[in-house]
Amino acid sequence: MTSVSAARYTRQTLKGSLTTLQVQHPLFSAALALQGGHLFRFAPTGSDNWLWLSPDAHFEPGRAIRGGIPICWPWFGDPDRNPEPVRAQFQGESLPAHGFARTRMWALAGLSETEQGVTLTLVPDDKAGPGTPPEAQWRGDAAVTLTFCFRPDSLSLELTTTNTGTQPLALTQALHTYLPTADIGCTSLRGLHGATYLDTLDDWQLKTQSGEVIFNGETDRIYQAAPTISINGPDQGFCLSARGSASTVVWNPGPDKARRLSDFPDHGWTSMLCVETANAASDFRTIEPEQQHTLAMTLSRPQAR
Ligand code: TA6
Repeated sequence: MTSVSAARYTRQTLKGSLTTLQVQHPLFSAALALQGGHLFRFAPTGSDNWLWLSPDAHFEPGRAIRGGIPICWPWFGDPDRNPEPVRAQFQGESLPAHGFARTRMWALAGLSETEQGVTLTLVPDDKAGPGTPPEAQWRGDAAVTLTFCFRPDSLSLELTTTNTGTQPLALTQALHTYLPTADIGCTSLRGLHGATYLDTLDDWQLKTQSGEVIFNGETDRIYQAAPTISINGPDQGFCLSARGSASTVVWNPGPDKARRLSDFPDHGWTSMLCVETANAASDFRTIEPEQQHTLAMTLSRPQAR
């Protein structure tokens, strides 16, 4: 494991009951919890947090942080809604949504700091004791690393899975990015025109996107494409690009689900959206023994025209 004791910009602190790494670089700041390898802040100097973090988020052991970029691995969403090869990787009932990576402990395995940026690599912390119960119900043998690359004008995240077993490993996964907006009703996504998507709110029917994605209430779609997407809010814009992905999840809970969600204020749905770089549904990945797959995203500001 790597220590931050000699680091210039990176410190280890407590937030709530969780150990976090706080990066204070002259050109940006960032923060992540070692539980879940969960990034919850990235802000170029002079900017607000590029990530939405619920004001009701809790930083407690075993409780996923609401906001930032939850790591959904080694399955995405409802376990029972996954393709059969992915379901065959786990046994038992009452498994949580989005796998167990986001509630297990990770440890710092690499740190690089320069005047241009900071790169951190995390791996599961085996010294943190046995994984969470769902982990015991998963049959996969895998090594997994999370690499964060912070630059003054961008944030990149790579999730790399290596199959260390002797059998093919099937998984779904997502980098579940929460973004802020001043008004979801005046926010649109450009780049998905013509893409097919599963509408999980309409019996998972396959539909085709026409024009920009806009939000009229609860939205929960798995697009079968991963183009570079521009997110256009009334107050700010982002550009999200993907690597190792052919699916993108777009989600806003709307008013009714917002009231049912944990750690989520009733009106929080008006000021956030999720655009998630994924390998979800038919985009599940099968990794052969000794092979690896990387799912990656980069968040930046739109290029000036
Ligand atoms: O990514 C969209 C989604 O699967 C939604 O259906 C909703 O459940 C969201 O994830 C949040 O899930 P969570 O388990 O973090 O509350």
